[in-house]
Amino acid sequence: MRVSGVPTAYLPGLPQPRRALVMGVLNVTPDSFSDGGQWLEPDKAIAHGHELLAEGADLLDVGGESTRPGADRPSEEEELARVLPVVRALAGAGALVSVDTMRSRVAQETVEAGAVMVNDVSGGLADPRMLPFVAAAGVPYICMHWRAHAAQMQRHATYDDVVETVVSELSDRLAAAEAAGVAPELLAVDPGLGFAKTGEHNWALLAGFDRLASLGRPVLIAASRKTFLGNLLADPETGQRRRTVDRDDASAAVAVLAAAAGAWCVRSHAVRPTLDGVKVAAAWGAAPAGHETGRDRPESHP
Ligand code: PMM
Repeated sequence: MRVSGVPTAYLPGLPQPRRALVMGVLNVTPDSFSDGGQWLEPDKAIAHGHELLAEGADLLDVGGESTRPGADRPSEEEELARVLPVVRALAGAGALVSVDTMRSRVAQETVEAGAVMVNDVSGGLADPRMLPFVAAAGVPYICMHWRAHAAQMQRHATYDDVVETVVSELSDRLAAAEAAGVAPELLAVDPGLGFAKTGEHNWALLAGFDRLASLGRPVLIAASRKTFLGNLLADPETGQRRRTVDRDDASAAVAVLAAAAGAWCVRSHAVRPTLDGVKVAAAWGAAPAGHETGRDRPESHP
């Protein structure tokens, strides 16, 4: 079976290892759905960042606002206080850090503290100053498909054709970013699994990966520990959803399939199995097909 295993496109200035990058998740929040509260203290967050790096994370994604469905927003000051010391310490130690924020001021202060990329789950919709800031800073920008803040987003999970609609709405956001002066080569896209999406929508978007890639930008896939995996793995007896921390094998499986399809980056809470998996996808994709190897000749058998 032929797979790609290498990204369909890259962002300049970031590693290009001929496999999908692995972005380790570092949520400095009290209430994220899978790891809320675990890394709220800066020292614990920084130590966890080093653990993710030791597992091989190419990037660390530091966020201070939970986007789980129904979550309330922290104040800007609170968000900054959570992420700034963590970004400063990890970037200062040489890590490539992206900041997961919808706020331009948080983006600006963390970029000044060493963050190399902005991951905006609102695709520039939540803060009108975000795209002009990104344009001025000249940093790579992840533009995610988004419709509303966490408190209301599941009310907006209505689509005729989710893949075509998400591609079209993302295309509009890319145009808005370029109109604000962001260089097109600095833009990556993300379908925003679980953000105003049902499980069915998420699976359709994964199956529609090629349509997302047709936007011509690097594609980030962030399925790690999300509810649609908890539902897939629900206990057959009780129907109870699989616990968030027990979704890492399935999360890695999604990451591998995404990498096989040509994802540029996969976002993960469990870096080691995810990195192992994307390496498998890349090796598989790089191998010549059987008829090219001389497999039929007995002397070439191992
Ligand atoms: N999901 C979460 C947070 N940040 N960023 C991007 N680009 N894409 C996502 O799908 C995404 C994100 C929510 O998950 P978490 O609470 O586990 O971080």
